[in-house]
Amino acid sequence: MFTGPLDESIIKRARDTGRLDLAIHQLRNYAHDRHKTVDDRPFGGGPGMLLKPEPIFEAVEDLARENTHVVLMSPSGRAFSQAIAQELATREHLLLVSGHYEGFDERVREQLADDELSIGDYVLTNGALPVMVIVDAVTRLLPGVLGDDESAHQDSFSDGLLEYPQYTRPAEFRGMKVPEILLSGNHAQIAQWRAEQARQRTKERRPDLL
Ligand code: JCQ
Repeated sequence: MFTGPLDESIIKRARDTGRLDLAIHQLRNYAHDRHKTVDDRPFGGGPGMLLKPEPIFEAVEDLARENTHVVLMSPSGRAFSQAIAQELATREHLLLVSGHYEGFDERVREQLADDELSIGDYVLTNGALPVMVIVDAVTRLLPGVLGDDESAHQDSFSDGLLEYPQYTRPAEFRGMKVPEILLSGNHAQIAQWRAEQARQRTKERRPDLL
């Protein structure tokens, strides 16, 4: 699952230029038996399987360095955000543990994890996509990863609102016209229009951000 998305585009460039050092590890390589078992049934009963503690502990102990920040991915984590991405981008070494099945043995949370993150209120089959979301959001914040054109965009988000509507050429497409104000050359009025549009859109779609 990981090799396609993480070998494309900006992440590929970050890896190729040495700004991101990324490795994928298989939990099954740390299993103890010949069937490479990493899951087991929950004590006390209940549906589904849990990830066993031994392979995760041994994997983290094998892969951790002096300054490793261990993050579990699961729907029970705290909500991932741009602020958390910025904090993770300052860490020297991240170890992102992809959850699976019904979850982790609680001792993994208590003893091994520095944090547990969710990328949103929905359930996925495993934590591979959440890990890639974190890798993507963090990588673009690393020094030198984005070019000037790519990073200029980030500044327009820094007010915490949704984006204002944007248009490029042609000025009329299939009868749909670009708002007159944007063609006027009046930069003060354009800035005012955009601020109002962003506020309106945020109020409509994401009132929680206001
Ligand atoms: C992460 N939003 C959804 C699925 C169990 C406890 O470990 C599990 C992890 C997953 C994968 O992560 C998600 C998720 N953020 O489903 C089941």
